[in-house]
Amino acid sequence: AAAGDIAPVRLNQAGLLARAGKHAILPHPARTPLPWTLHDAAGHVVAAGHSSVTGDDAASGQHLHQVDFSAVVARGDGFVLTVGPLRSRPFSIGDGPYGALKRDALAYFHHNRAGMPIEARFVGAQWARPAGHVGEVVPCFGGRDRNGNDWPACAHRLDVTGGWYDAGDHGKYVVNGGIALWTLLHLHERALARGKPPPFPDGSAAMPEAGNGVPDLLDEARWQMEFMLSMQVPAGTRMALPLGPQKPGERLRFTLVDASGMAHHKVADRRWTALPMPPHLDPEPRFLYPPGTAATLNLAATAAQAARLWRTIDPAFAERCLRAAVRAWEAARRVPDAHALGDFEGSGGYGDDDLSDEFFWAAAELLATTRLPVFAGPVTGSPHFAADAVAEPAWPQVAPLGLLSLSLQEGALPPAQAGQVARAIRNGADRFLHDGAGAGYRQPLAATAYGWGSNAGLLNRAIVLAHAHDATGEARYRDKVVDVMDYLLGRNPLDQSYISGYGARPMRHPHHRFWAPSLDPALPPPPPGVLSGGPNARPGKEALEKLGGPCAPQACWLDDIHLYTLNEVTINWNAPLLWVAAWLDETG
Ligand code: 9MR
Repeated sequence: AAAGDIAPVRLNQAGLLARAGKHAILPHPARTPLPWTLHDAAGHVVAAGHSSVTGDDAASGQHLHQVDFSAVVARGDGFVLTVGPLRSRPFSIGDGPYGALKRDALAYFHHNRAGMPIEARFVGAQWARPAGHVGEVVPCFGGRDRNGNDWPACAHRLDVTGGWYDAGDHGKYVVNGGIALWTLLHLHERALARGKPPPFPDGSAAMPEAGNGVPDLLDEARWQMEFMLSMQVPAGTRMALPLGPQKPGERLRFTLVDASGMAHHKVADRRWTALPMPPHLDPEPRFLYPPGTAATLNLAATAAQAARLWRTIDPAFAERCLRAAVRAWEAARRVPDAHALGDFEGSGGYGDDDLSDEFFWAAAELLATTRLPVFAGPVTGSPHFAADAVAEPAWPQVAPLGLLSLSLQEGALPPAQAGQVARAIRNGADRFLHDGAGAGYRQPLAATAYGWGSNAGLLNRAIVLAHAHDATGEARYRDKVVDVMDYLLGRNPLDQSYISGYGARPMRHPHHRFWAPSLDPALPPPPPGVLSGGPNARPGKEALEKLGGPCAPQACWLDDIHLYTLNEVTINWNAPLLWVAAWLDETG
């Protein structure tokens, strides 16, 4: 088959890991096992056997067989698997693509920096572009929103230059910025805690900061941390905000509060811009949107986390972070119910009705950093601490981040409570294994759970599974992490690699305003190492029409630049890609 054609035998297209489970999956109507043979490049038979019949699979809508050749230890290129009448593409078994993928996945963040030029010497000529949103000194939004509410303007403007663009759009959001930043910092912190070399030592990445004596991963993270710090409301600021749950579409009731130390939810365009739109050409006015409690706690959590990681590297910066974190925490306690509202055009909502997990996460990071008893109560007294299993990390579900951070902090909790955290992580991983038990494509996710960004949901589950492997050394946890990467790199119903630049059929047309050659041939394709949000069983009208009607959950996807519910890219999805690729690179 030509590279562009769908191959009948589904495999990781970018290379299988020698030291992990190895599975091929194929849709085939046979009700009985099919004979299979694995040949090496020289045509010698390496292994043979019979497939197992998985049968009808809800997530893919296919009748499936699996071939398990985990026992094969041979390495090399050009292996070919034949199963009954079907033949795979040639594939490799070895160290996998993870060394390169972790570097490319990190480069995603540099490519999407706001406020500085993206230079050819770091990214290559085709991806260079002028700085977008330079000198961004922005006022608060004041005026009428699309629901007819009149928002009072505030007296301050903030210099919020820098940070990363959210996604295919040019908003800069504190809420998903928080989990993305945490994930980068957590990757570094896990390596430190386990006595491993930093995943990105100084000079290992292509960026202006390489050579400054600081690990490059921390340099990239600091670009966003500085932006998050800049979103904090100045001391002595009183603002009228809508408090408590308010019904969408109804007239808002505003209350005057002391907003000092809160964080603005986002800085974003007034209206959605057209595609394509290189960032430096964005014509829209931009505003700070109202401070919210969730954004404030995202700032508290990440600034507390940063404070402990920079303590010896840059004590003054660490001190600045810690002060901002404590101020944000106090502000959130003072204004615990300023919910973000999706009333504005031109940017994502990132609204969240339950802030108990944000309070827990921020308290956990503050406790980990300061070890002060004042933060112990909000941690151990929270229902999130008592949960018997961690949930899937996600931007509106951040309690797992607090638990994962605490699990790396010896002495932050008394032994019995530390044991409880470790158990919750293990139990979470076991639940994910359970979700994957009957899954045709071996994914640790229920067939009903493929929503917006499902690929990143899988990766965030893989982070928990990786922690369970770190703690126990049990192969089944690591094999499930590998199953997730195998799926993302092509072992799926669509024979699709969801990562640009990797595999025979990589994603090419993400919803992105600069990586848009299909709309303007002068613009570049996505660089390698960019993750598509992936299959979404509830993709909305436009996508459903293009898909030709209802689809099985794992088949609801198209490589179409216009379909943001299926094929957008974002910092909080590439972050777990980076984390998992780096973990697999380290654990070989
Ligand atoms: O990732 C977000 C997803 O969890 C939500 O369901 C969805 C709808 O609110 O929004 C996603 O985030 C998008 C944001 O709102 C705007 N910029 C692009 C983001 C990724 O698609």
